[in-house]
Amino acid sequence: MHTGMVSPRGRWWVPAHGSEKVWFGLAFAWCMVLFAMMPLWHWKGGQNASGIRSKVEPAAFEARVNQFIADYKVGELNGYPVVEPPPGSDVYLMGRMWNWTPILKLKKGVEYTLHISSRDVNHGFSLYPVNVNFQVVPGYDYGLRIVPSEAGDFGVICNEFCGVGHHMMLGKVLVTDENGNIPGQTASAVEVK
Ligand SMILES: [Cu+2]
Repeated sequence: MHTGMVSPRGRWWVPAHGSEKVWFGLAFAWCMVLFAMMPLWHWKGGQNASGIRSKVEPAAFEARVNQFIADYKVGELNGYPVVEPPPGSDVYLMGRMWNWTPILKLKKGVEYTLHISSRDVNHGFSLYPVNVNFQVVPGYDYGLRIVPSEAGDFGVICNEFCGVGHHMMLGKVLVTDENGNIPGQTASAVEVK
């Protein structure tokens, strides 16, 4: 046992050896490289969409979603409204226990501003099978500038546990190609009025 009365064994109090200083310097330099990578990757890595964030009351967001549905609804699928907004417009998607509303029908190669928020608790927007994930937080409107790059029938799943119906929380984003078709699906499957 070491007490203040007994010197610890070893030679820890002598100045660091030259090679130890070199390794310390290398480790510190590498720390700085990794530290610099965090902001650099945010701007240059193309991984994190910055988005446009603003606060919104959940009830107010729901009202916007309902207005959006009323303005651009083109049909229904499995009881959910299918909404086809004009190019360049603001698009709304609301997560709630336990569904995503509405079903979006977008055009490939066209830019939209996608607003995502939650009506109740935290949800996770996950576009399947594309690896796109965003936190969906009540009280915040998360606006993303998006340009669908591929036509198809994409699923939206929730990747933030939100209660007993979490696993059934499925949504849909349909992207049409230049001819208005969705690969592997006839247009009539969507245009059900
Ligand atoms: Cu969930």
